[in-house]
Amino acid sequence: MLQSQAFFSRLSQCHKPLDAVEHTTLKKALHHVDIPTKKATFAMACFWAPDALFGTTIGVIRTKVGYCGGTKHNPTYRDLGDHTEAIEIDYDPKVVDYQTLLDLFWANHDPTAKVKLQYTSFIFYHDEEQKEIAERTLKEQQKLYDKPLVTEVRPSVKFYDAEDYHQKYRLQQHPWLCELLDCKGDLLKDSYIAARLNGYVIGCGGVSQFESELPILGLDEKSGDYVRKLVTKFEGQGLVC
Ligand code: MHO
Repeated sequence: MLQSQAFFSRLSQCHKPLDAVEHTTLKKALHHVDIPTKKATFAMACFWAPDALFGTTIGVIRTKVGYCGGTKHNPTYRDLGDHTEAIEIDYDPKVVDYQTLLDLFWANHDPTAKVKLQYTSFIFYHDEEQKEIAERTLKEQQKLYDKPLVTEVRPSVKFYDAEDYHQKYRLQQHPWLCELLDCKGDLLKDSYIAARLNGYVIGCGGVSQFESELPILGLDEKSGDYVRKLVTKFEGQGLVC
């Protein structure tokens, strides 16, 4: 927890106030964090669940959901073609490493499930180091299952952002909170606080992490209390989709 405290206070120093957002009701909301990040891309069934899971992982700065792996140009949710639902994660490699993200990937879906391509399991690596780690963990995981894993490790390809209504889907179930944060359009994909709250509202991350992060998020008392109630109520319920 000490390490995460240090990370949270560093984040608040990298806070780039959003001049561009004219109507943000909460001026201090921690939307943009200006630090170097790396990308990780995973497909692990319905993308709403990993959006909440990774959104509250310490060291993750931004998340967005989308479609990738296929050849169809400009896929949409209703016309996905040969693509798969996926999540793209921007993370601070000084705080969370790729192995830790992969541990979460493996622990939070069934990599043996034979499902339609839309929900199939993939790791899309971004460099040789990620490739090596992904392939090693795949071999390790296979030993834990009787059935063959369906997960494929592939080089990352073009990621098509999903429609706005799929971004931070759990947070968007609380329209007044989104409005307070002006979370729409690009902010649904770029905002740090949107990624965090999207997980906290279904209990991801847990109460104690929420409490330690709350002072830097820039929420007011009412919205802080509101999210606290939700994270308290849903902590431990697991991911929902
Ligand atoms: N269970 C969800 C899946 C949505 S998803 C983004 C539904 O039936 O709509 O694939």
